[in-house]
Amino acid sequence: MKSSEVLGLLKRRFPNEPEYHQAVEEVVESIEDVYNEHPEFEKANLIERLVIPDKIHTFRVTWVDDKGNVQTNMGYRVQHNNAIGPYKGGIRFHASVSPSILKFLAFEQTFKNALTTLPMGGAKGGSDFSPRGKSDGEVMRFCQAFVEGLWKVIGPNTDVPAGDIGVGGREVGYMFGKYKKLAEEFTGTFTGKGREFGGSLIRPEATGYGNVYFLLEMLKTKNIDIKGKKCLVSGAGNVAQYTCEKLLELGAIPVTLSDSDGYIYDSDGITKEKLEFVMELKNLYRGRIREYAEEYGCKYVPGARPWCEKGDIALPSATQNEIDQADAETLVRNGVLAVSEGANMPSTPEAIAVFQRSKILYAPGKAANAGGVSVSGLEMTQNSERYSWSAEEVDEKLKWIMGNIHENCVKYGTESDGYINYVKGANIAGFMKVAKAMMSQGIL
Ligand code: NDP
Ligand code: 2IT
Repeated sequence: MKSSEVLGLLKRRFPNEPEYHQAVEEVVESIEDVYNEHPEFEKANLIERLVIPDKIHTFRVTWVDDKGNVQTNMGYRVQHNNAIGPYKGGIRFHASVSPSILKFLAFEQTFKNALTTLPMGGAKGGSDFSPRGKSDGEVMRFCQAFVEGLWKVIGPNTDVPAGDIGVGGREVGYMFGKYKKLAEEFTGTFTGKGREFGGSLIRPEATGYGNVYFLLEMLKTKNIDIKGKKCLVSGAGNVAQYTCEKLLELGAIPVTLSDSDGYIYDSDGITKEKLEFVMELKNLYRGRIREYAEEYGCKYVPGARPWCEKGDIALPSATQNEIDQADAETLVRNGVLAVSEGANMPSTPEAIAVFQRSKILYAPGKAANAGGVSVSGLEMTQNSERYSWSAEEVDEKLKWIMGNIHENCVKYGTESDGYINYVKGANIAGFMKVAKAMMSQGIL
């Protein structure tokens, strides 16, 4: 296998899908040597079967807005790979959602899920519906219409969706309710559900907490104490909020947050009380991060990202390609010690090259943000058992899983000079597990 040939073929087959190509290129480049040590993989054309999704479901979603206008959106579910377990992955509602975005996310999810140690395949779905400015009734009607298009291809043993950008507890609740009615069953077909109907404790916190647990493991390899470290966090949603919560608990100082309109810089640090304000602002009133600066009198920069600010640690937690080469160079110049990705693919390939050349600690999303889907996997287990574990039990398991992912990155990613290449480590560890499962199951 030659990575350039695999990419060439993919680009011819799926033109104009840059995010999908970007995600595949990173993985294929880092597994090339290991793949070529196994001639049986090449004989089974494993690589093409691994980079192309198993199935892509596409449907129109029709709903009625508050003014009585009939609206349409596109709905998708990309079922990428189910070699090690049922398809599993989030649903994204955002104006930018396209087949390319969902293919990249489903591809990444396959390797991420393999790293979690739990039996889950990879998938992603969503719609170009934007929840921004929509009423609660509009969101509910949209979610119900979306599930009408989706419900036949999901199920507790086939494909289990969850949240992602624009999809949190409220949306999962509406989707689960509609699914339950159409399928005439009460099963754990969605994760991230409300506590009262089968949701796991710690699922809302899991991605942010898990990312900080992974960061702690990375810092340990260099004997760096997280206490007192200034942290640049982007986003202001689920992942960003619980990243801040855990950072604060450990004595670190988050100083930035952002949304698609701009970022805030709070030189005094975002305290527990200020974080509570953000949670209410974003989860209840669905306001803008600008309002934080208005409330606390700190700096707000419209139309920009927080990477030009000085910080010891960066935790990008908003969206893909939010750190470009220039941002990465600025971060390194300002002395950043570690970058741990809460978002999926937030750094461009050029930015990753800058981090790795500088030999700073750099963890890709598929390792560092795997805590969210891990606790989703634990929610599936609890639903199957019709039982629920305490927050402490789930949190312990989450810590163990993040530690295990870190160990695997070290095992497969340590280079001859001792530098841990977490990208290589995560990609090889995830790939080997999925590859072995596919080989055992024959040509499909
Ligand atoms: P939320 O919808 O809760 O929050 C997303 C945040 O990012 C918002 O502040 C949003 O701002 C901002 N954002 C979204 N799109 C853009 C954009 N194009 N440009 C700038 N800012 C943007 O989503 P999550 O916190 O759940 O997800 C954040 C990231 O983490 C995503 O990459 C997601 O894939 C990843 N992730 C999420 C997991 C989960 O369990 N939820 C698990 C693993 C990864 P605005 O309000 O203005 O849109
Ligand atoms: O990107 C991700 O891992 C998620 N959005 C969570 C997926 C899940 O099934 O919990």
